[in-house]
Amino acid sequence: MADKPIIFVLNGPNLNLLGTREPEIYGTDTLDDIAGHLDDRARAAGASIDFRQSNHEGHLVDWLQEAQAVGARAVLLNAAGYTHTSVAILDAIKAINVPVFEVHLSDPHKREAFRHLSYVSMGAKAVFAGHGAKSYELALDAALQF
Ligand code: CA2
Repeated sequence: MADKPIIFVLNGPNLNLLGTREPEIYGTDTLDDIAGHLDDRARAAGASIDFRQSNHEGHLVDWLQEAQAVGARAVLLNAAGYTHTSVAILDAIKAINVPVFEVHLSDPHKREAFRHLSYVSMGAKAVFAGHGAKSYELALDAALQF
């Protein structure tokens, strides 16, 4: 029997505080709530998720490389603020063969101009943004069908 697919779900800086402020932009779900919903959805599809958050850019780079090393099926990546600044994260996405799906709770294109540039988009297979916590579920469905 084939191994169960593993999907890495990587979250960047400040997302550990989700649910504590700006609910009009980010919704009221906490990151734990999102992890729980995704876990249920992945299990129902015969997959599993490895859900992580860090405030440190290098951790996200290490985890992208780890996704490749362990043979993850896909990565869902909400790089948060690093989306708009990090060449290192783009290089890591390009350095691995694992497909990366970019996720955002809000729609950065409907916000300040500095959020309109995404380095992650330059390497990602697709972008799911503007649907709150549901953006992660849409990205998971796409990743499982990829
Ligand atoms: O909409 C998204 O998911 C973002 O990736 C969130 C980032 C922002 O810099 C991106 O432009 C778009 C910000 C994450 C901050 O997360 C918090 C949310 C609520 C409360 C505290 C932190």
